[in-house]
Amino acid sequence: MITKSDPRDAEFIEAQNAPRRDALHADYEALRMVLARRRIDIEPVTQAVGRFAVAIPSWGVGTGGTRFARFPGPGEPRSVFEKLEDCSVIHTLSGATPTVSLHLPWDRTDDLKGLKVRANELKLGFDAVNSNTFQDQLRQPFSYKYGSLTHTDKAVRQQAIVHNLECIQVGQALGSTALTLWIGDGANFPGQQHLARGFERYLESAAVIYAALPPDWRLLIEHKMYEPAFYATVIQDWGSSLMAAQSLGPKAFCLVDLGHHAPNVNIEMIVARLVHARRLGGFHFNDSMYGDDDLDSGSIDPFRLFLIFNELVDAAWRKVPGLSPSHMLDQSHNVTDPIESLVTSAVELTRAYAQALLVDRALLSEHQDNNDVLMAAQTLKQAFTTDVGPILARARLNKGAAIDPIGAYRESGYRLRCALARPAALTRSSGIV
Ligand code: LRH
Ligand code: MN
Repeated sequence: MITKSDPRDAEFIEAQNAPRRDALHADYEALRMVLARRRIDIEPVTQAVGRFAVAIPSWGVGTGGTRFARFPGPGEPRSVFEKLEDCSVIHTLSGATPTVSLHLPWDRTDDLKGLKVRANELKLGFDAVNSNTFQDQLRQPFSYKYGSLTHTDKAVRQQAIVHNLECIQVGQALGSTALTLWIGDGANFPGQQHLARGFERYLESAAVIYAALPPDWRLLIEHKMYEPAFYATVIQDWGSSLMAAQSLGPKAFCLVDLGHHAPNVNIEMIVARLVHARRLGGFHFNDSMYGDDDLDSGSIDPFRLFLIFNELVDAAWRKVPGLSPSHMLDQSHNVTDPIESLVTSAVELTRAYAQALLVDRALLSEHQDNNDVLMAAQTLKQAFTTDVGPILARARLNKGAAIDPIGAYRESGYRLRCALARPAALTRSSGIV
């Protein structure tokens, strides 16, 4: 029976949690015993999980698509304000998504003040802003067909630089402190672009953007192996990204989008290297089988996600200084309700983090130092195979979020009300948004 209650209403959440409390308590106490036998106190883990936060991509709350088609669902958000409402539903239910990462100009508004006020009312903040010089906007003087920050024409590079400076201003007005810089610049054919000069033009343009960063801001450089360029991409891999960050200055960092690597690339190794270089700035979490599929985090390879969080928890355990990567989701929800996918993905990130907190690192180091290969692998796997569900649900309950967030969302009837309040746009389109 669908109720007419706002899933952000504390009483609604309490009514949803009440019948589930006893079972959760029993499961939690059982897990407490299991972990106690491993000399692990469950409470600090639950508190740490409760502090975990990941940003929602504003472009993820609408239905995504591919180059072939996009099949909009009911009640699509039609403005950044409606996207913010949906983000607040995700945060209330998951308890783990207090910030939103905007994309400009997709989220352009003439009422920045109003947006900030509404975000405050919804207890939402703003993580990194994303610039967009991979599409041409209406009445844009110069096309990005042959590139943006690395275009051979200085006027096009200047246009792209100016757009990024605008993104910084918008971010400042909203309280963001980072700019995510992903460009699709590259070539489809050998010989089309001079590989060295392309990179040099990137560094020249990015240096102007870097110089405009406010003192407390970071520049997050996002590498990607291919697409939209299908032969060479200027910032193609973590090596190019790291070289650019080290060349630009101490406020430049590398952002790892999990889908931006060839299949089977060891992403946790890349994370370990960027941690070593003190240049790990953030993540775009998602999952993939083949290319930049932007599937729900943990939906294809949850062990990979665990291994990435294992590197982050290990670095914290080794007290690596200044490590505070921005956790952001970057997904395209083509066949699911975006709110359900984002809630579930936030839960899957907290799961990977909780499992990584259960690794007995002293014992693992001992097995590693003694080259006891099997016991080292088993010590890691034991954490991954632990059902941390009760810890995740207890952490949500402790924050006033939902024990069963998807159950509560469906019970609320929020999507149905959005469908009634947001008449569908009668357009047929393709592409990510
Ligand atoms: C590029 C990317 C980038 C965003 C875009 C929506 O593939 O990951 O982070 O700008 O997706
Ligand atoms: Mn991304």
